[in-house]
Amino acid sequence: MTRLILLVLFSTFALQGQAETHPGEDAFIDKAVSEHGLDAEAVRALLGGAEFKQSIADAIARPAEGKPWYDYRPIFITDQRINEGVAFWRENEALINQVADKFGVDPQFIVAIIGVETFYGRITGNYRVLDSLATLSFHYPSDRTRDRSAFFSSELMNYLLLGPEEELPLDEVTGSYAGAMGMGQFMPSSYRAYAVDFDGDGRRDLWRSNPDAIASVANYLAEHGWEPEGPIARRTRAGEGADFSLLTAGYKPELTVMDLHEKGYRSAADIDPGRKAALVSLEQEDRDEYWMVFHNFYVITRYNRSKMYAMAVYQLSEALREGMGA
Ligand SMILES: [Ca+2]
Repeated sequence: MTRLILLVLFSTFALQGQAETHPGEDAFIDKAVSEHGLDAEAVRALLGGAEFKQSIADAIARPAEGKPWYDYRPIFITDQRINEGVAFWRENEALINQVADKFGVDPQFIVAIIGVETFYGRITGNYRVLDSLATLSFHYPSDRTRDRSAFFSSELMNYLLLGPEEELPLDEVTGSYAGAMGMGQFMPSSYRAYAVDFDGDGRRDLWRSNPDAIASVANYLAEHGWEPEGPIARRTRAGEGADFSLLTAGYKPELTVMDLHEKGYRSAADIDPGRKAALVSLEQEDRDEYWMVFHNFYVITRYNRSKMYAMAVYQLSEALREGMGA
């Protein structure tokens, strides 16, 4: 009898000790142990301190990319963002030029991405990354058409691996509601793969080190195939009988400018007709704009897979270049 009570007490106790804080946590911990050799109790303790945040679940349901272009563009192309960008570029000009040379990425795009992402490092996000990634891994809103919890679960795993690599306090680091970190808003997997220690102190610090943060953005673009001084996009016009099915073909340049011309789109005088291009439309209030976009536009969409994001970066970069008198 005593033995039975003890057994019951013991198993209740054991269950309590192992209880999941988040649905699916046990399977995640099994994977962390079997695939990455992480310590089960340490992972459970960390996840036990991760809080579900309704504000994060709400934010993922209404990204800026859900807006039409005519509402999206004014968020990013503003006098303030241009003026602060020119000031940031001037303050860091020698460093930016050094990075641009080393990685073969035109400086205006490095500055523009940091401008679109975080207002030049001024707004890097106040969510605890642990809460963001746990919320989106274990509590992804079920009413969304696309369940991206597997993506965020993979990012959470990368976050656990990033901690010891960069000596980051995983229960304190802050970022965006989606778990993106630092001046260039790197997700954990990108941080691990593409961040660069450019000031040579042995750590990759994307918050406090301008050399590390700026070089990391350039390295990301370079590793995704940036073509130095390559064109980004040119406005085009759809002529009589233009083939609109080309607009759904994605942003990877597959046809030549000449092909597109033959399918009804005006080509730009300064672009080689043999250059590969894709066609995108952007929604204005009264009409659609058509653009021929090139390889570097596609590279920018590797940073954020939105044609509006890439176009905002391009247009901001042009305004910054003009602001620098370049
Ligand atoms: Ca460093």
